[in-house]
Amino acid sequence: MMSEDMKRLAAERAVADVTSGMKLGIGTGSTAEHFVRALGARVREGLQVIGVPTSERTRALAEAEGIPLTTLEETPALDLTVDGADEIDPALSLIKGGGGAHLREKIVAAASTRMIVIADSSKCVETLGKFPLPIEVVPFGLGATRIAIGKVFADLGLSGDLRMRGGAEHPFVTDGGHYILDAHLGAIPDPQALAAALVAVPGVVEHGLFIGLAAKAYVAGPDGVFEMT
Ligand code: ABF
Repeated sequence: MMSEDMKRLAAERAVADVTSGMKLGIGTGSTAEHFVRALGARVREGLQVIGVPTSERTRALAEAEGIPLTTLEETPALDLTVDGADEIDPALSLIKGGGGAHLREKIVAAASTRMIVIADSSKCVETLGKFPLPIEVVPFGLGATRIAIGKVFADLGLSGDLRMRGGAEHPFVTDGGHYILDAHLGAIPDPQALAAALVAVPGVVEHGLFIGLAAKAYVAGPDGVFEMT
């Protein structure tokens, strides 16, 4: 089975958990796009939901699919968020943000009673950190913020690579108008401690460690979808 088929299967499994009347957080990324398309098909069949998109990209797709949308201002408490991930460890801690949307993704997931992660099995790891950890920072004071982040990673001697727009010489800018530093850590033995240290740095808006947010993951491998709780 191709990875795209696995992502679609995981997404379809999550759509089966959606019931009429739910207020949904709608994730970002190629796996979440399968979810949006499958959800759109159910909405056209009569399923009644309302959703908060986690990115402008997802908003555009959800609108095209005819999914009614709202905001966290109008609807601050959601029932369920379904979103992808870059890495998933056995405790359901995640690295997210490869798509640059982790700030909105985390706000939306935290506003939801439950978060379900959808992924293909290549995302499952024993220890987080092989995937570079995205750290969203305000553009003001970037040099100083990098030095401060470098101190958090003291023994590794790195401060994160400024993410650039594909092939361009300008930095990638998030939906919130921020930059992203990608930290190639290799392994994150204590995600909780690192998360606490990063949020303490002035200028850091959010990082891609999602700890204690996901209740369940639907992971699709060559033999079908399995559930992690
Ligand atoms: C979002 O999309 C992100 O947080 C994560 O970075 C990415 C996963 O993308 P994909 O589903 O395309 O692998 O969920």
